[in-house]
Amino acid sequence: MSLPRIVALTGAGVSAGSGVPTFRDAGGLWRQYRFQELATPQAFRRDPKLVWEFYDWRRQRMAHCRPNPAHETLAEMERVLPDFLLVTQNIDGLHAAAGSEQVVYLHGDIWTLRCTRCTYKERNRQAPLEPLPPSCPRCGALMRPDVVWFGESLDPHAIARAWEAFEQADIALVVGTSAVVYPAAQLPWLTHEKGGQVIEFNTQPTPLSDIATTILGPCEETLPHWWAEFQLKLEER
Ligand code: BJW
Ligand code: ZN
Repeated sequence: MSLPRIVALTGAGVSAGSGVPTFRDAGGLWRQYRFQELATPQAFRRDPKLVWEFYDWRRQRMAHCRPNPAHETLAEMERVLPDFLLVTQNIDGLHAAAGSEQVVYLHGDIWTLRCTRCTYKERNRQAPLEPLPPSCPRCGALMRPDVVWFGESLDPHAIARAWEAFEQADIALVVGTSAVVYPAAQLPWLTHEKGGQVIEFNTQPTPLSDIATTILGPCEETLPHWWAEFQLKLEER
């Protein structure tokens, strides 16, 4: 019998155990701002320095964070399961640091800067950053973090690849996401509608819990446990 096709969607909760703050849990404020006020193209146009400082602050916090057992388990799934695909909303780079190679990044990467006008991009691990966004070396326009803000389109290739994988999956693992931001939150519904199983790992229920088996608890504990049990079942077949 062939192995089941498994896909995973991760959110900020997968990195919570590594010390990266989530968005919507308690303490989600930076200075007096909610992240929804800063993670928009309008905010960057109005006050590029403020938004730049917000991302610099987050980069400085993330720079010292290391992958946890949830990231490591997802990296191992890729090595063991031939059709596994990891789709993440996270921008922190911890999946790559744990060794995941096949990753669809829906919301970009905080360690890449890109030009607001032309196609210039650069990897940048500097933390702290300069106090002001630099100018593009190619065209002179302002540089910005290569992340997807509210109201901006996701990379069409990334969303198409994720869409197909969730439609074809036998099992969708949904790890540490509040499942309220679209189009990412739509993905597990595709698996469900096609008759696949949705398994959610979260410390609390989400809007997906209606269609999912919800495993409550910190995913850095529950996901490695589920994976160990799952592998035993595979061996018994
Ligand atoms: C643990 C844990 C532990 C804690 N273990 N669990 C359809 C309907 C309604 C609105 C829309 C729609 N389609 C589009 C929209 C508009 C908008 C949207 O979805 N708005 C909703 C919020 C209402 N979407 C967009 O604008 C997207 N663009 C788009 O669709 O373009 C076309 C379009 C535009 C406008 C209108 C219509 C169409 C772009 C979305 C980009 C999101 N960007 C951000 C910021 C990225 C850069 C940055 O980091 O600064 O992405 S917002 C933020 O939310 C970030 C995250 O990736 C994303 C998801 O959050 P996540 O990861 O789920 O984190 P939390 O904090 O919410 O949840 C953490 C969870 O972990 C919780 O459940 C905890 O319980 C749990 N947890 N510790 C396990 N140890
Ligand atoms: Zn440029």
